[in-house]
Amino acid sequence: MKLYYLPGACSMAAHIILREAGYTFEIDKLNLATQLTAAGEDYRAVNSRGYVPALRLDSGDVLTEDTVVLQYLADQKPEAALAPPMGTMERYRLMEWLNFIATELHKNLGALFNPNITPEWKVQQIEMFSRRADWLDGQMADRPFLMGARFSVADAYLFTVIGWCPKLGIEIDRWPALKKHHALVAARPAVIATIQAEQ
Ligand SMILES: N[C@@H](CCC(=O)N[C@@H](CS)C(=O)NCC(=O)O)C(=O)O
Repeated sequence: MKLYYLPGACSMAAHIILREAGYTFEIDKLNLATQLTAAGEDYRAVNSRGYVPALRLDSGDVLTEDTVVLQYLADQKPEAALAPPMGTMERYRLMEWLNFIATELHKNLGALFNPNITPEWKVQQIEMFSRRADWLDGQMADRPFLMGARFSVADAYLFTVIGWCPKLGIEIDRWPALKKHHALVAARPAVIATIQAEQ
């Protein structure tokens, strides 16, 4: 299995889960500008949309889109208990979280990395993100992880996205439950190893 990644980008969530679940895998860093990977592959032949993550399976199939890659990795290693079984109500709760992170947090923060963003647009993006973070902070006040007592793929994704805040000048102290979650996930051995590998 090979994960195509950019350091600290949303692909880091899949990287964390590869380690949490004990997969044997390689990572290959993308150069966005050239669309070549560190191993010399033409990334356009891997994911013609040109963005990470992409996961090449041992079968040769390539899976893309973070929320799908994360669920695939969890489902292939059910013993790691990183997602509830397919078809259960709990699984739909997990999918709610994944979709919320992707569309309400990731995309609102992601826009702030655009070097052409106007000051007005930037303010609007930060306001929208902050409204969602306010709500999420309230939801997280009574639980260590998104799904309750147990770490899941959604926590790896939330950790990754919230990790962009300091780089974007967004102070996370105002969201104590999110800050606590971030510290809790940061201390996991798989997360420490992921960050070291991506640096
Ligand atoms: N819809 C994709 C979006 C992935 C995405 O936003 N990737 C970013 C990094 S976090 C990226 O590679 N951006 C580079 C680009 O779009 O050119 C997913 O959910 O996986």
